[in-house]
Amino acid sequence: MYGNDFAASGGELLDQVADAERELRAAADRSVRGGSDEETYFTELVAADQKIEPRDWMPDGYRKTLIRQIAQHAHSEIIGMQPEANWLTRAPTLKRKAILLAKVQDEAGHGLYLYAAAETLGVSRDTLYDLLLAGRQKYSSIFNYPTLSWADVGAIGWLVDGAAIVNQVPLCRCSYGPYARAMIRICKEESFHQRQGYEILYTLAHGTPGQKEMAQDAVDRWWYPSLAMFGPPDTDSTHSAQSMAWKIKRFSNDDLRQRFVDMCAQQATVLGLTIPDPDLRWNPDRGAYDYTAPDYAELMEVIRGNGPCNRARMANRRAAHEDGAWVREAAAAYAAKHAAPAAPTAEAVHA
Ligand code: BYC
Repeated sequence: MYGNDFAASGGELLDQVADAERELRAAADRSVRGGSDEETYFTELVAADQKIEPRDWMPDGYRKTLIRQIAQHAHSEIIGMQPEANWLTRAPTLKRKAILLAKVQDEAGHGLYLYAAAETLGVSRDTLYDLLLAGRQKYSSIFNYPTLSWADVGAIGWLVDGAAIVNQVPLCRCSYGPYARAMIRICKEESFHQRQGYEILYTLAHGTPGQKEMAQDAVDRWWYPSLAMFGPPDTDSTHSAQSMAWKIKRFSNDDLRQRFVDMCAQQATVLGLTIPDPDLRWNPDRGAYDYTAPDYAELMEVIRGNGPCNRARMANRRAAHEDGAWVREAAAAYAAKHAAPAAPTAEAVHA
């Protein structure tokens, strides 16, 4: 769900959003423009491929860009639990169910690493949740497509996690230390996720004709949305140039998309499945595969909140958030109890 595709429910949510936006502005203000020494030091650190750490001076724009991207990434991880969780109760065997359960739990963990990385920039997790729930921050377009068969779990692992790895391995070298370090752990787990998807598809593709058909149908539906995950083409990407100059992003959207196509073209032949692009072919002059670009108008529609599952995903997220209120309250009460000075013991009182 993006943009304003639902009405905020009552004044309370609007108040929370106003608070959240104030906190974001305050976080940006905290990076008061440094003297030239600080700015030079920042530029030199980035140029030398060193890491910027939370207490270092950083430009406002750098902080804001990181908060935007890391928050969006964290939201994608937790919303991304939904399409696959949909198949937990229908996994074909106990073993498949256990593996999928572990994978979906990993996504929750990735969200937590990323929210923690965003918090180092001076914005709280509560604020970020509020902004997501109010539709003021985005999550990845890919999670607004439905999972119609068990093979979709395989296609998500192979294609969506595959795209995530191609996009995220370079982020391990991001100039901001806490984000780069979170990405190292995440990429290790994504690699297992991709293999489990590939193995599901391989098994189906080498099973009965009906199973192979199901696997091909899933790949047909997930291919172009996976290509679109890399974002708009470079010519339309508003943030790439600055993010690459700051070494937050290390490659452009189109460069990563090409890398993904080249990787999948070869893996598809081993799977025995066809990538649904009649124009996919090796171009010896470019040393890369030519391919048909995804429908970027569709990507923009999904980003605006009009994909097949945007509303359902956000309704589930809001319900989960409300259902979990008692856990957050209990955790806060527990933390407050332990932060309070210990009550005097009976011996201390009578001494
Ligand atoms: N969906 O200037 P651009 C996962 C927005 S998690 C929605 O190129 P940027 C996984 C973009 O935000 C997958 N919005 O932006 C999890 C910007 O709008 P704003 C998520 C998109 O930031 C669980 C506008 O379009 N991965 O894989 O330089 C289970 C212009 O774009 C999308 C990450 O978040 C999109 N696909 O580049 C399994 C990785 N694309 O913010 C798997 C980290 C673009 O100005 N993020 N937009 O309103 C990134 O690498 C970059 O943020 C992106 C976009 C490449 C996604």
